[in-house]
Amino acid sequence: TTPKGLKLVERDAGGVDTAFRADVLAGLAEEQKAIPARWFYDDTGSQLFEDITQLPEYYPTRAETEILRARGTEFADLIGPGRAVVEFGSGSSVKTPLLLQAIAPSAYVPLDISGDFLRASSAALAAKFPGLPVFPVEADFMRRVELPGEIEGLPKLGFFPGSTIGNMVARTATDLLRSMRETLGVGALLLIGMDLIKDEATLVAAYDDDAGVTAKFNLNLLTRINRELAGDIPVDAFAHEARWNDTYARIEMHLVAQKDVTFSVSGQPFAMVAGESIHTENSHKFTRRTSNMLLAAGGWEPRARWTDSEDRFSLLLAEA
Ligand code: AVI
Repeated sequence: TTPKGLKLVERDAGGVDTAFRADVLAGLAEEQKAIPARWFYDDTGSQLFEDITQLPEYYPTRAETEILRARGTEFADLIGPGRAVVEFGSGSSVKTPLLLQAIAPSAYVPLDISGDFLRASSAALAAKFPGLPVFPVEADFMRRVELPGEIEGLPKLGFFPGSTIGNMVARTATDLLRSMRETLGVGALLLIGMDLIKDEATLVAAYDDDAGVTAKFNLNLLTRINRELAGDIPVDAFAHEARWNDTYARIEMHLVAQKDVTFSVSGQPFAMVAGESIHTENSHKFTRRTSNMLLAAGGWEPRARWTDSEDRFSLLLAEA
């Protein structure tokens, strides 16, 4: 599933996504050029992300799924039946059913910015759980979301797997956690995935696989800019790079110019020298303490924590 969660799409008279153009033009004008990671996920990018989750080097999806499979009884004990599960994102075809099977909820409410995606995944989920009411909501969950009247009064469980919170800088992550609390209400629970700090080689390999799928995923952003924003970026002049930033405990993805280049996007000229990069993604990694701190900063009290058998990934349960 595509991890998304920002503004609903607004287009100008020429059909251009105005937020995409604004982010790209502003980001390319910065001293350290940077484009927000949310723009990876056009159709090609979403498919490439699916492919990434199957790569031998990309352990997070497998590790989190292992936890969901193994800990169903403990989830059921701590969370109990009868909750409305509110998923931030459209839901994954594997992880969401594992959770729903484990805890026997009363309703399922997926929130997603992309209506098409939401309808498709909701239909698939409803078919799998015939007795479960499903109420999809098309919304930007970075802000408080009005939940459907049908689930009023039900205790809530927020679900945000995948360590997508790690793609946000601390300030944005905290804002999101606070919005989730406003959406779900005091007394709600949140089950959230956070990837763990580990040896640098394993982390870098997860974001720079041998088959080159992550490189394709990163470079696709330039192809998307050229197509949607009338750009002429020489895509072949850029190389994918994954680096560990130890100060912020994150993997950064960059697109590094292999020679001096000039190009234009939406009529604006840009120049880069060889070795200069466009920073395209942060993927923060956590320890038990830093994940607890982040949750607390966002208004959530940590209640339980699980890791996979190799201690690569964590799922945390917190209470608002
Ligand atoms: C969606 N998100 C949690 C992924 C990650 O691991 O940060 C996106 C990704 N980027 C490169 N590979 C995967």
